[in-house]
Amino acid sequence: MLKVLILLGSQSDLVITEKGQEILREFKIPYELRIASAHRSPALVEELLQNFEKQGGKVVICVAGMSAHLAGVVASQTNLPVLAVPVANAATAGLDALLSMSQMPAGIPVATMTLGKAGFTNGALFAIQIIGTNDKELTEELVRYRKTQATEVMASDNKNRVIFKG
Ligand code: RP5
Repeated sequence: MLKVLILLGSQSDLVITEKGQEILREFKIPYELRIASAHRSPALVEELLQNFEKQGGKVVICVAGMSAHLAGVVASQTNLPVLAVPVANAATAGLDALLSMSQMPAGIPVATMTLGKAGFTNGALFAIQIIGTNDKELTEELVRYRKTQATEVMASDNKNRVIFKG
């Protein structure tokens, strides 16, 4: 049974999703990734969302750039948690998308991550956290993931630390 639906506004958004998809696979989260645009293929967005809800899906992650209204449109059509990941573009470095996604007027929330790869990685982890609220084993796996991450950071500290005492 699918747990996460990932919607990309365009194929050009795909480049930021690699690491996050890797994480979803590592945690064995069933997910579907589709390219469905709020303005270019709105009927497909609606259809995918309805099917996902019907089969008991838990979290939707929307990835989009420029005016980036995909997450808001999706959130208006579902009570599932909607996470938004803005994508950078050459003209504005993605600040427009970041502000658009994070500026949902009161009433229809969207949880906006940061831009690009880091945002999608956090979106994947946040989706796992949401699913983990009902799954003790998954939460334990997340704890182990964080411990590994901390160990890696400490290893890099050991390798790179500098003390200059004048
Ligand atoms: C948005 O417009 C997409 O999410 C993408 O980030 C941006 C540009 O799309 P393309 O013109 O590259 O297809 O809909």
